[in-house]
Amino acid sequence: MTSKAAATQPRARPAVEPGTGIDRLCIDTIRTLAIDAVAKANSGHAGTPMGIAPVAYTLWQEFLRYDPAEPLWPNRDRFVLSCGHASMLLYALLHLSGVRRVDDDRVTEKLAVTLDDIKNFRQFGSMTPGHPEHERTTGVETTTGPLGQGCGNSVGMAIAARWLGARYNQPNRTLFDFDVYTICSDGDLMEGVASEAASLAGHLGLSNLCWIYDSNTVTIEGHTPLAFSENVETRFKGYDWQVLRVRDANDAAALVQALQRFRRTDDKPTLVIVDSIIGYGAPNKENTASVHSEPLGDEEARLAKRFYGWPEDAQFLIPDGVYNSFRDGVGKRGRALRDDWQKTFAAYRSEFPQAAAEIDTMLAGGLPAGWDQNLPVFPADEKGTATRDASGKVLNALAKTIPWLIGGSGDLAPSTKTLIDHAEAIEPDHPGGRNMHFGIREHAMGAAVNGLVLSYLRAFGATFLTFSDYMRPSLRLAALMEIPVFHVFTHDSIALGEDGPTHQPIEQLVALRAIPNMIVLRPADANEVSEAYKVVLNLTKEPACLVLSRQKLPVFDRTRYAAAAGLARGAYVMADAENGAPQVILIASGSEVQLCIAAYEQLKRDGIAARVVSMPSWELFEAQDESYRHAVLPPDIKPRVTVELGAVIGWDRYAGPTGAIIGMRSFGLSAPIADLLRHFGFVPDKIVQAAKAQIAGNRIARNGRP
Ligand SMILES: Cc1ncc(C[n+]2csc(CCOP(=O)(O)OP(=O)(O)O)c2C)c(N)n1
Repeated sequence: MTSKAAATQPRARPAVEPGTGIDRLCIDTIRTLAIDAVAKANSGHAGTPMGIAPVAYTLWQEFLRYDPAEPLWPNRDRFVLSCGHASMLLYALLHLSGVRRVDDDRVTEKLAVTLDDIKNFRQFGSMTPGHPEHERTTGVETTTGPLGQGCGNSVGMAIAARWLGARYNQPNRTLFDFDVYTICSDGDLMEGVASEAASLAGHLGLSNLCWIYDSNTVTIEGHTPLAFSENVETRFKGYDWQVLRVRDANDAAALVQALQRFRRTDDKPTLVIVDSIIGYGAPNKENTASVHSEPLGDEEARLAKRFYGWPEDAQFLIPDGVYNSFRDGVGKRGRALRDDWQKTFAAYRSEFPQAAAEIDTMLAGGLPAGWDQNLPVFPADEKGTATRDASGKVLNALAKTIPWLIGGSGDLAPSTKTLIDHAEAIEPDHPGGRNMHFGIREHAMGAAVNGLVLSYLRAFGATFLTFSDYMRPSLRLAALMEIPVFHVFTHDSIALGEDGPTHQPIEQLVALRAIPNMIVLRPADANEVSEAYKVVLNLTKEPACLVLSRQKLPVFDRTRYAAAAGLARGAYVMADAENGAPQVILIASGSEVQLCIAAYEQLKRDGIAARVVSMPSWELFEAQDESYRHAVLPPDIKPRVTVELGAVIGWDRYAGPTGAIIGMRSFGLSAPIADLLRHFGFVPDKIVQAAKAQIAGNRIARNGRP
């Protein structure tokens, strides 16, 4: 068959009867809630919930170890809906199983998703946004919507489960052994991030990870053969996954068998490929692309309901017995399992009080007492230290006091200096190691780190700043989810030298700063690095990026210049006019602060009073009150020069309308660092020149491109 022919080939209706009785009633409740919610919102996706409802239902009712009354239970199985556009599937499950809502980290009596929320699907203020949002709706384990991300997150969650088990479980006292289930779609499996993540999961032999692939062969543009003709089964076998097949989404018995096989398997992750029919039950639209994203329309919705044996005019109907069935299924099982777990934890607490206290701190998102007591203090040193090297030392000091600080890089640890000394790698046989080798899979690294942090660990990733672009979707989601992941991005400017423009970041800094709720820190010297880590580890609702130099930077003499602790306020006056107000303010981040200090000393010799502001973090500075911000950057002092080895966009905020902005307006070049800095004008003389011109009122034209 040509792919074009295949693309229009209707899927044969399977032979398996869709079941009867209460299970069928529950499944059709999920389906009709999705139909009604999408119809009322006049947007959203009912087709996938209609097709895959039996699968999700069986998983929740028969397998998921989850107590709806305690959605924060640490050992709950994780359910990730990677195809977030099918959000109504998740909302229906959360509602019908009675998941309680968590407010301010406390479980309340309210429902996480009420029937009114479902009636207000996608509306302002409801708990049922278009795509599932972790930070908004209890029971949403991770925010999904950008396809493939949930798959990546689930790999991090599965790594975390094994890590937690390795560190804390004791013989006969199992605290952590949760499984991670992900429902993913054709789109998820087309995305590169899922491939990277699957490859990593196969390598690590994550037998606690099960992806259920909703193979309905329909995407937005048509049937998958238009663009997706690979053999998924062969591909995943190549990743060293166990691959099982359920030929009909309505075949609960086959799914049960497959999930039992998953549970019995202890050496590799499992992919269950489920053949399903998108829009199942809608006689004229099932198995078409239109049912992917359009509401069914009144008539087709009625016909679908008729097919299900549903009252055709009923809206948001939840028949008698449905809530009870969920309560007696997932609810009862989850409750019993959690009760057992609590007994186990109580016994554990009396036998291993120290470990139990550590777990308490970790689960609460806290840090061990004294975690920041022994951070290195770096003596003044003209020759200096690269901030990446300082970072390696600080990270190692932190790793000694925070056992659940783990992370790694995309095959660049020797360059990013992120190896935790004297610690094992996380490998199939060592799930409790500290050093993750993500391989050259930055996108999966970003997604997996999100999953690790969603599972209580303080996890980090690392790579060159340029390659942060490969992780951007995951960084963005971390910021949206308000989770405190952090990443170490080194080789932070053209000053990395000979590797040239492919590796020299230009626009990455401003791109990271453009992400709402992301804290970007670019410390100026080794002591600012120590301070930066203090800030980062104290974050609870924001992700952070540490942007660090490859090249050595002087360690400033802090008896001469202000203390590095000023970093916590985002920007601080490092050197100032000795008498009265400064004539010009020099503002810089990272490696350019030293240039401003050199310029400051030169200006002083020339009888000009300057101020140097070290500005490692725009976000932290913007969070200060106005009086502090105005004390650092007095609005009436207009002569200003900003200096940063990155794109200039945004610096006018601090330079003001007339200040000089020294930055990059092109790509870099492959050359030794000194040649590059001279060529692009990152030398003290240029700053002195710009400062004098500013004072004289001769504004240097902001030439060229932005
Ligand atoms: C990264 C990403 N690219 C594009 C989209 C837009 N999008 C949403 S759903 C969809 C089609 C998905 O088809 P499939 O995954 O098979 O879902 P199904 O049709 O089974 O619901 C696309 C392209 C997206 N959500 N994420």
